[in-house]
Amino acid sequence: GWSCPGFLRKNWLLLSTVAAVLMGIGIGMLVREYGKLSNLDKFYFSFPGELLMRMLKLIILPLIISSMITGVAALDSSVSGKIGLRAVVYYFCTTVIAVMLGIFLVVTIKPGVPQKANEIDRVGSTPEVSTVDAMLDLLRNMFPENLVQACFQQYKTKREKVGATPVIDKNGSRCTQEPVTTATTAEASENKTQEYKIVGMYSNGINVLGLIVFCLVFGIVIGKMGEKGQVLVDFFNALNEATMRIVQIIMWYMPVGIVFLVAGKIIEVEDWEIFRKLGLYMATVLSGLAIHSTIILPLIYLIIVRKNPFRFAMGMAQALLTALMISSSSATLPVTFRCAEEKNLIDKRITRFVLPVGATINMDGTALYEAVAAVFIAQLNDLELDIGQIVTISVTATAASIGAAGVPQAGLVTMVIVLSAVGLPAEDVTLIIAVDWLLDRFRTMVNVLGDAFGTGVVEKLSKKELEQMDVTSEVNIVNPF
Ligand code: DAS
Repeated sequence: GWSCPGFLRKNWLLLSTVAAVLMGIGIGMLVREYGKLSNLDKFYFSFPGELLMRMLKLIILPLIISSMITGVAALDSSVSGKIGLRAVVYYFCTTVIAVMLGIFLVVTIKPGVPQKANEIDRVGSTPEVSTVDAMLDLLRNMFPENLVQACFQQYKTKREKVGATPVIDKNGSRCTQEPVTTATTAEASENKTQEYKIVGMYSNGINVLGLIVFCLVFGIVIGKMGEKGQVLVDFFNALNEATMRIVQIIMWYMPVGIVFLVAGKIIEVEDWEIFRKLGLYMATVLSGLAIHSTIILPLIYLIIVRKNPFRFAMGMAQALLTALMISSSSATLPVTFRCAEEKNLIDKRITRFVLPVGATINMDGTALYEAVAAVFIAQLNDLELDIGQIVTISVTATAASIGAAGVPQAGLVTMVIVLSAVGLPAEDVTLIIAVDWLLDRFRTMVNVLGDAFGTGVVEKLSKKELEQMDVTSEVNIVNPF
């Protein structure tokens, strides 16, 4: 039966996170009113939050590597192929549905029609990349040329106007980028156009996609090696358990970090006025996200799994809240694992394998947002979109969401793909930057929810294979909690 202390004990983490959010909002508003903090003070103020982010990011690398390898190695390769295919098909279909929903809403609500692009202030600067560059980068990142480098750097193409001095973007100081000029590409592009040169470069951030591809292959290979591969399988199992225990420790610190993350953000925001100007646009994105996460995804889950989708979503509450607070699906991954395995009791052979992939390529929220934002910008520019352009936006928004990394505001950067595909000025993303931090939180939450429902659906569809597998591979995966 239901007992109060039992409920508290089971949900202490969730409850303390909720309390931390509320406390953060309260402290933030108080300090904002009476604090008179200088910019430097504000920076120091959110320091405990910065520490939380650092811890979560720190654990991503061992988490992804060990969970992917053990997950894949525990399945035999014919089974892992089937499960992988199911995951990818599910993720792809839900992304496409999200895009179509977004397009439908933005075309009906028309948030950009009463306004003109020049009525909204532009903030920040735009990265110069083209659709082709972005697509090629996606493939390049799948095959990193150096595995060690992939653990801390991601490939990113940058175009620079010839003769112009390079600009440091707003995150410049935090992600010091080392430009590596690839002479051949630069020369080739200079022949075509005199205006730009392509600067191949690596930006800070884990190349998760590259690592996943490698771990997938590595896991399959050691799983097939039998006796000889066993030592490696054991090694990664042990690493996985150790990582999960560290995750457990980070969880204790999480409420503290969240108080300061939330308070710091509330103190920091300067321009609330912009929220009024972009209100209808934000309402369009948010209602799309709401419909997708409370109607569409639950319905799909209900039809396939035939269990209560809202109970499942409640089980993910801790992860969803974390995503909302830190706007990064990758950094939320440790919590997503915990909720899926502990609360929703999804088979670990599924989560270990499907969740890292989901956090990297499945972004329903981002896809929906990219579609809405692109059409919104078209409306601001007085551009009547024909059906061909709508299709182009749908296709590129899907691709852009797959290409976006699970880090804060990645979707804003890959927006360039969508805009340039329909001939809209790439610098127009600066029109929506000011409110992006808020939308980012909500779309990340939907991204994480989509990944989670995916594990439930794939588990259900794979019941037969999982039951047929020998039990020895199952006991290999230890329960860390
Ligand atoms: N914040 C993202 C995520 O981690 C992606 C985005 O910017 O849309 O899911």
